[in-house]
Amino acid sequence: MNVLLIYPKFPDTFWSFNYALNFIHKKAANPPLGLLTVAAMLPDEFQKRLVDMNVDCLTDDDLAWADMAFVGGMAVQRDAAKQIIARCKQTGLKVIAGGPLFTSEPNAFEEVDHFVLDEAELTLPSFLEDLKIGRPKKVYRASGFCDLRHTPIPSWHLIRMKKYASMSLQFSRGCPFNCEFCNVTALFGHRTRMKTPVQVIAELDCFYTAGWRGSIFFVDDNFIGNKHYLKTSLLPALIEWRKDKKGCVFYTEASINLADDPELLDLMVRAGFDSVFIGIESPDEDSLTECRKNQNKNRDLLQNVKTIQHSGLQVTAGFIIGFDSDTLSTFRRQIEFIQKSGIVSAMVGMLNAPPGTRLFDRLQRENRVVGKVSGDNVDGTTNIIPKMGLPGLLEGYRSIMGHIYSPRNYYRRVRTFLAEFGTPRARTPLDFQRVLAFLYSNLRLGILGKERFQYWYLLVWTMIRRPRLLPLAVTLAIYGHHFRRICDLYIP
Ligand code: B12
Ligand code: SF4
Repeated sequence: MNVLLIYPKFPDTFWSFNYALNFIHKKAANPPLGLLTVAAMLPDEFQKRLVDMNVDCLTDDDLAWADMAFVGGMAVQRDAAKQIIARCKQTGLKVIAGGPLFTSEPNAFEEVDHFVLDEAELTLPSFLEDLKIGRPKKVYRASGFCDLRHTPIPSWHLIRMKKYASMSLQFSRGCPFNCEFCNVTALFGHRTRMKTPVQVIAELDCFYTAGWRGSIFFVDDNFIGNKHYLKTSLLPALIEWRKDKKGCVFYTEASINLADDPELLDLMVRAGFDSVFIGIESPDEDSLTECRKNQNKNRDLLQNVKTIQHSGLQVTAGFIIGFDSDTLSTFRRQIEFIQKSGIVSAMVGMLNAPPGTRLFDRLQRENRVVGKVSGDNVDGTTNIIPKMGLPGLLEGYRSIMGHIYSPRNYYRRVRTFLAEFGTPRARTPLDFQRVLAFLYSNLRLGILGKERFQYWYLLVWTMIRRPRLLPLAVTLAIYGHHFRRICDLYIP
């Protein structure tokens, strides 16, 4: 049996980082971890080939070779997935689909032969058994959640790591919180399910022995869902692992209560984390109450961000506008917060209601859901009727994005951040590619770019004030270029 695993192309989005990837000659930011994990669950006697359309082309030869196609992806890849499925069907290939996109909206894909939905650890075995006896069903679903202690090491040999800017590793799934707009708990549950340190170290060893020294993304919904286990088991194991290693800087996603725990912050930095994505959403208490983001309430969010930055973790963050409690002054407060916090990569999105969330159910009852989510939370679209009216929201959204990503304000934020940032422990070694990226950014941003004055000012400022952070300053300047290009595309 020849199985072709296909990962659809991402459109150009804030998260695709494609305009930044050009500088380091990489094709994609992250590998398709879901498909690589599924590949590892397929029987050894199956032949496997993986085509990630973000880095490679899907050829007629690939399709002719295959007996069946496994397609995965998330909502933002919807259109690309539809095209792939149509192409597979034209060549008579059976299509098996799974992953978040198909789990959330199976009815949108009539041409798919078999849906293997939810967590493949639970649904794939039944599909394979039925396939063996020649009677596979149309849909496989799971009622509970799997035990990650049995999840295999992804089949990394199926991709060429050097085409990616970062590798991915998943330690846990699920989140103890319950934000109204988020479908993480519907997809992965409330209880944090974890791999053991032995599993995580085995995955890290896989990267290291393959020669990987770049960054590694712990793709957890909320890395600090079980703090006790982190402090007593995983982080000590990571600190030990790192002792004789170079590079492999980690980054992840966590909730703001990370700021309350100096011991956890210290352990994470010592384990080699240098960055964390946090859902801040809004500086307004009423909006936080409305969306049940209770963990962000009754605290000084600005000070919390600074605490995390001081410890040696860069904070990137998500912000949302369009809550029922938001008023016109919310836009100004969001801008002020983002600028003061020194959160350089601030992903601001309009409130959307993905299916499976409590927000979707509430707004549907109020007849305020109109259409599907685009799947890209930063494209200036929404599938809800906002209380303040769509034109007002859109205008406010444009004003925020125009402000925070203008070269002047963006570079000012970079300096605010670098001035606060504690020095991280782990570093990515400087290689030829990064030197080339530096030279190219001097040309692209420092000579040809509109931001040329800001760029050179930042470099000189950093060399005087924080010389060790110069590579980071250049990286952030390159990210700024990407963010501005995306703003020009979506938010003219
Ligand atoms: C890493 C990640 C990213 C990375 C993407 C990296 C990449 N190239 O894949 C980045 C940071 C870029 C990203 C961005 C976004 N993401 Co994201 N992201 C994740 C995250 C945290 C981990 C994904 C992962 O690698 N998981 C590990 C693997 C092992 O799990 P998995 O992919 O789910 O695969 C399992 C099953 O789904 C299944 N499976 C997967 N594929 C297939 C295929 C077949 C054929 C079969 C049978 C089974 C199967 O088997 C696997 C083992 O159980 C998930 C949440 C999560 N816990 O998964 C969200 C998630 C995928 N993201 C989501 C969203 C909404 C976004 C954003 C819009 C931003 C946001 N609000 O979070 C953007 C959109 C992207 C864009 N370009 O605009 C949603 C998707 C919802 C949906 N219905 O599609 C998720 C589920 C989080 C959520 N809010 O619920 N994301
Ligand atoms: S803390 Fe983050 S992952 Fe958890 S429910 Fe809220 S938005 Fe979702």
